[in-house]
Amino acid sequence: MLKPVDEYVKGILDGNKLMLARTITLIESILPAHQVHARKVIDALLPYSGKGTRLGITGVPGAGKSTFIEAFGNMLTEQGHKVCVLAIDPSSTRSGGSILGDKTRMEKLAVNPNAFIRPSPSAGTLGGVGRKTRESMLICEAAGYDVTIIETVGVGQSETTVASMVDFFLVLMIAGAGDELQGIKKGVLEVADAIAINKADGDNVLRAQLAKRDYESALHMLMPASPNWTPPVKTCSSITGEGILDIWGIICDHKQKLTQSGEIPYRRKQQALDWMGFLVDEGLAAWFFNRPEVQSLLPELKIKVENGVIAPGVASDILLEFLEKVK
Ligand SMILES: Nc1nc2c(ncn2[C@@H]2O[C@H](COP(=O)(O)OP(=O)(O)OP(=O)(O)O)[C@@H](O)[C@H]2O)c(=O)[nH]1
Ligand SMILES: [Mg+2]
Repeated sequence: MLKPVDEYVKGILDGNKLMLARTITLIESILPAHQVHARKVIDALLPYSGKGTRLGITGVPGAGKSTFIEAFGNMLTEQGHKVCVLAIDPSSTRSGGSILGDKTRMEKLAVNPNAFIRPSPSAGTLGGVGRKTRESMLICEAAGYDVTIIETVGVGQSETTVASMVDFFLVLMIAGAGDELQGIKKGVLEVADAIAINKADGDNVLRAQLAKRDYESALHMLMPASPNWTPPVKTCSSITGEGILDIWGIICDHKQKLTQSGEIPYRRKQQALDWMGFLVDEGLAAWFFNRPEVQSLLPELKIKVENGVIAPGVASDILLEFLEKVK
């Protein structure tokens, strides 16, 4: 049952977690009526959002993202911050994935009154999952959460999606045996604002320090995205807590420098515009593929393209021809 828009808005502005959770459920719903309602709530809350720090965290499975967020999030709430954790997980087949894992790995944070954790929406297209996460972030900010952490597992495209909605992108790495840089995509390093080598504890300290040097030289070869920021590499341990406070220090330093230079406000404006473009593309595609003319032509054309009977470009021309008739 839908409640009036005002009720959601008031609940969120009051910092009511239940209302926040309900609104996110509305945002995640695929029912058109829910989506229309969610849009109205988001629209009303937009002026109250945007004040916080938006942080993206990625890392391969097992890098320690959940453990890190548990340590980091609880440290921030002790400093008086309100922290929300959202996740983007585009894969449906992940074993031991965030939903079950996070409940146990984020034990304290999950019951922390100043934290709000929302596991990933069910897998869908990355665009879809990204949209829900972005909208959820806005309403969490309106609810008074001044640090938003968006977690994603470092596989493929999801880190670019997260990087496109945050102010700071932290890449969590672990020291492996030997070739540190193997299997790490250059694209991830390109969007990193800092790299943290996690699990720098016990026997692993030396290896973590060596890995730090390797990443430092790898980053050296890249052109920094901002003239005012050179992404640092830091070792840390989510278990002992060593280095965790320094990482927050790095994020604050980045925020201060890039707010002063105008880059963070510019980045956010650009993100909002890109987002509008994305929504228009998505809306156009949905409208187009729902047209009866397109639906009746599409199955046969697909088979022909698959079998090499006609070229993809010819097939798309045939489909797009009907746009002429709409004019
Ligand atoms: N020694 C040590 N172990 C750690 C540290 N951080 C995480 N771990 C361990 O590494 C394992 C994986 O940690 P998670 O936090 O679940 O890793 P994750 O990146 O969230 O993994 P997925 O959710 O599967 O992507 C767990 O057994 C943790 O206890 C650390 O700083 N030091
Ligand atoms: Mg995890």
